Amino acid sequence: MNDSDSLFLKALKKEILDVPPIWYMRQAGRYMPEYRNVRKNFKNFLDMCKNPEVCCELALQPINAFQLDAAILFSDILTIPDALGLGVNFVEGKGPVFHNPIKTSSDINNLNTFDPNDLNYVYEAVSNIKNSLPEDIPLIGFCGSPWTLAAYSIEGRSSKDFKKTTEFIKSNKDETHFFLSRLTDACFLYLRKQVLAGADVIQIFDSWANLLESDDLKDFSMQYIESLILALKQDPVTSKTPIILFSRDPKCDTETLINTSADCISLYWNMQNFNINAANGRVAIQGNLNPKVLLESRDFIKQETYKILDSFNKFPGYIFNLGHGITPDINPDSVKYLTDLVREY
Ligand code: 1CP
Repeated sequence: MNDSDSLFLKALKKEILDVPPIWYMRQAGRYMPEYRNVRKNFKNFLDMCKNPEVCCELALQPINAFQLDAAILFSDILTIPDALGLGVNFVEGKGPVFHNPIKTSSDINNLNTFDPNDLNYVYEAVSNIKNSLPEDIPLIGFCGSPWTLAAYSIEGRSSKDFKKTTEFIKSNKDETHFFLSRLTDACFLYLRKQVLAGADVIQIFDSWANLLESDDLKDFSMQYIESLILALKQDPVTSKTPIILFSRDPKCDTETLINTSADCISLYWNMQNFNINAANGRVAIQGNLNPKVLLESRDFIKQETYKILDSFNKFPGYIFNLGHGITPDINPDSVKYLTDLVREY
């Protein structure tokens, strides 16, 4: 893909732009009536992810509705634990539920070896989406961070505090590190295949970074994210693919994020005092409107959006996004309003 055609790729190269590129985390999802219409045909969400034609249709829905500057692969981060044999199911009202979560350290040793070909349905979705997108709209591939995947795999479901997980990692340190390094290898092989299939950019979601205090964050999460990024940067297939890191409410300073080998840092919505001067010229920045603002009046949406746009005006490499995913209660009209607002600023 030619960078000069895409605002998004230009921003990832840290160019100063008059209008920032726009895309939204969870831009394809339950807030869209078009999505719900397709979703109702599948009982288990993961079955829908295993259908590449449907994934293609879903990934294109927000592009068609809002003319966004980037598409994201329609899939889920839990495809890797599913491929490892942990039996992932999405239960209505509960979210992900694992049939065979990691309960003991020997469960880690007995895991299936990750075979990237088990996720061929994902790469097929990538190439379908890529072939259906307009030439100038890049496609983002993604994975969960090793830590976030480990947290779901050990907890066996979603949770507010992941208590089982935080206890497990304390009493099974070595095995946890072994598991994290295996997940890092799996993420590498998985992302490499997504890029081979046509992904132009990669985003790593560390959605449960917030569970770890600073030293643990480094030890159990950031260290593995950095190895993953370095492996991608060293592989000829992925060496030129820009990498975005989203870390949810991480207990670390600005420098720690900027000093990773990521090309772009996606800011969580509460990171208002992130030192953007320190980032200047070193990484691109993506974010970070609080998704909850989209539930408020148009005046309030405008006020909060302008605060962000004012602070990133002339920043070298700025991508407009939310500070976390769009929630199902958001009205698509507000997403349209927001998108126009940013373009007309
Ligand atoms: O029933 C439904 O319709 C399922 C809703 C849904 C959707 C639309 C889930 C279940 N996953 C997805 C798609 C998805 N997930 C995408 C592609 C769509 C897009 O962005 O446009 C992506 C990138 C993800 C990534 C993902 N899945 C993350 C990381 C992003 C984040 O929000 O922090 C996480 C944590 C998941 C796990 C997940 N998937 C779905 C649920 C209900 C959950 C659990 C969330 C939790 O633990 O609170």
